[in-house]
Amino acid sequence: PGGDDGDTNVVIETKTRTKRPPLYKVLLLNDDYTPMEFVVHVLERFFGMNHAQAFEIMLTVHKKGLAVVGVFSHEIAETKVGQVMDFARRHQHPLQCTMEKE
Ligand code: NFA
Repeated sequence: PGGDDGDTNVVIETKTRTKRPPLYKVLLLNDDYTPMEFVVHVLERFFGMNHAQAFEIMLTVHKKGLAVVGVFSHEIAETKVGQVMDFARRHQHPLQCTMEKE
């Protein structure tokens, strides 16, 4: 009487691993021709820096060859790089801006 009805209750739990999206460093590279004031303007305009911060980062790029000017999601980093490259090209300056995974 009342034998096994074959109904076995099994709960399978799967762990939810929430992964943060990767971040990308946006780098500005030194060159011999782009005017310092132009670089300062780029940093103010596209990276929201005040004049003193922008001047300081520009000097770091000038002296060290490159500097990280911001860390963003892939989409925002791509947009920034595009904006800087486009702005530099339109002003006929060889300024280079790239991104790399953090
Ligand atoms: N090296 C450039 C010059 O002496 C200035 C510069 C700074 C260019 C940072 C690019 C990036 N005019």
